[in-house]
Amino acid sequence: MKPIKFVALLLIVASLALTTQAATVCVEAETCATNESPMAVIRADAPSTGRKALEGASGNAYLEVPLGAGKTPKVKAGTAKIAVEIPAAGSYTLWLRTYWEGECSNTVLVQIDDQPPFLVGADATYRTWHWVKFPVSKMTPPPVMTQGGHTLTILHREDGVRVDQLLLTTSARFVPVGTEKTGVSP
Ligand SMILES: [Ca+2]
Repeated sequence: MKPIKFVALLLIVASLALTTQAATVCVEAETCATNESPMAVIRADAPSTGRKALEGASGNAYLEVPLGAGKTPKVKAGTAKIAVEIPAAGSYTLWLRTYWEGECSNTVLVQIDDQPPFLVGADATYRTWHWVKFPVSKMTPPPVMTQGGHTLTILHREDGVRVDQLLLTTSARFVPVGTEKTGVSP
């Protein structure tokens, strides 16, 4: 093979590797630009509710709709808006690090920009921090996002729910464990 052809081949392989490399970005839920009651930011070092804050949250802080705050449709208010910088255009699986009180306290709605909200959760892991994802079903395509700034809105649906971190990844195989490093990776 002539050197120039070899270099061209190398460039093609390199660009393919770059385009197939997964993009992942993680943000703390408590970095929300705004939050509307009963959605509250709870900080372990300064709990605002008078109750002891949960341990084990990344950054020692999380978003919470306190148990007893009410559920939709009776209580409609309670959103938090979180800015996220998407590193590359693609289809993103959304992961939320959550803590659910029980089977009537295990969902939130999430909205990307002005798109219709979708439900996250409804799993059966209670009273421990754990990750839940959207979409769960392979029949539902993951949200397509453009490169640049986006707004993730968490909407109140049930009380007794907490969100610690949000993670978006183009990798269908990536599974977050424990608390994740914030920012863009790899
Ligand atoms: Ca957090």
